[in-house]
Amino acid sequence: MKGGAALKIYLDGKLVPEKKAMVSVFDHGLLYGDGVFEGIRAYNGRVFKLEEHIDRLFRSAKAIDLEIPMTHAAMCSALLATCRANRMRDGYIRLVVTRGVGNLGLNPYTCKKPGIIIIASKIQLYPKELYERGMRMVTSGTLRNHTEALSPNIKSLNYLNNILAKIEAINAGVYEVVMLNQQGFVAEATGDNIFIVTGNRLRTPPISAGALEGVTRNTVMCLAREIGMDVAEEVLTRYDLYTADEVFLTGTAAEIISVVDIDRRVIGSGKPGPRSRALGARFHEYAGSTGAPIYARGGKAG
Ligand code: PXG
Repeated sequence: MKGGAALKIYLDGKLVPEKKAMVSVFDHGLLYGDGVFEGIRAYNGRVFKLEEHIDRLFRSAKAIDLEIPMTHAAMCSALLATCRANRMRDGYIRLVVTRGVGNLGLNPYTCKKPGIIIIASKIQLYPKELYERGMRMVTSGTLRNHTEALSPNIKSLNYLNNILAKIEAINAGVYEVVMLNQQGFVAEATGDNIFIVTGNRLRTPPISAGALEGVTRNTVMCLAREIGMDVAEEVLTRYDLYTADEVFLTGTAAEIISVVDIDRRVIGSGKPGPRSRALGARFHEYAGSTGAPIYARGGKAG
């Protein structure tokens, strides 16, 4: 959802009004979900963890044998220029690289030029009240993609696995589901990583369990170590979630959100716990004061 003034969209090297920002029906991004993306946030006139997101974009592209026709540095500059063109200080940036226009048929090598799209807008994944109250989750019947089918580390344009799980969430009257891997271990949520707190220990599933290596995940692990928590990546079961003191999700769009009920088991006190709250506060403090400046000398928008 967007609101306010019409956006200027970066499309293949040009900034165009959103009404004119169109892609071809022959783009394999549309025809086959063939492409990669990143979701990035800006806080207080700075793009949070820009380098990390662009690095991950290039890794995703490499994994699908898609050569991005721009350098890492040029991609960062294009993204910052798009933020400036939209006078962004706080918001959400969607960066998409599609396979490009090609012939019908799966063969990606008929696509000669990848499409590059940068949208600088806003996102609200969950209602505001849920950040105060905490959210409920259920376990989804849809398993996370097998790592050797479509690696969860590739942030690809093919999100049907996650969308099928999201459909289950919405039909069950909740906003998120716990997604398990093929072994039945906890992987992640549909667009967020999952953490549990037990005493002073913070645990999250390893990447090998089928989780995306989230930029927010990595940040939260660092912040938790700084406040003296014992942080570990460990294989987790639903039993571990049900019996934890606290559970929370992390993601660029979600930020940090507490989970207070999973499959009708109340987690801890049934309210967002002290560790999750402390980490959330530290995260916002850190995110608001670091990152790549959009405007020279931290100047104002426009
Ligand atoms: N797992 C999955 C499957 C994701 O797609 C995360 C974890 C969290 O990673 P980051 O790096 O964001 O901490 C994601 C990220 C959206 C949206 O439009 C989804 C994500 C990010 C931004 C927007 O729903 N997913």
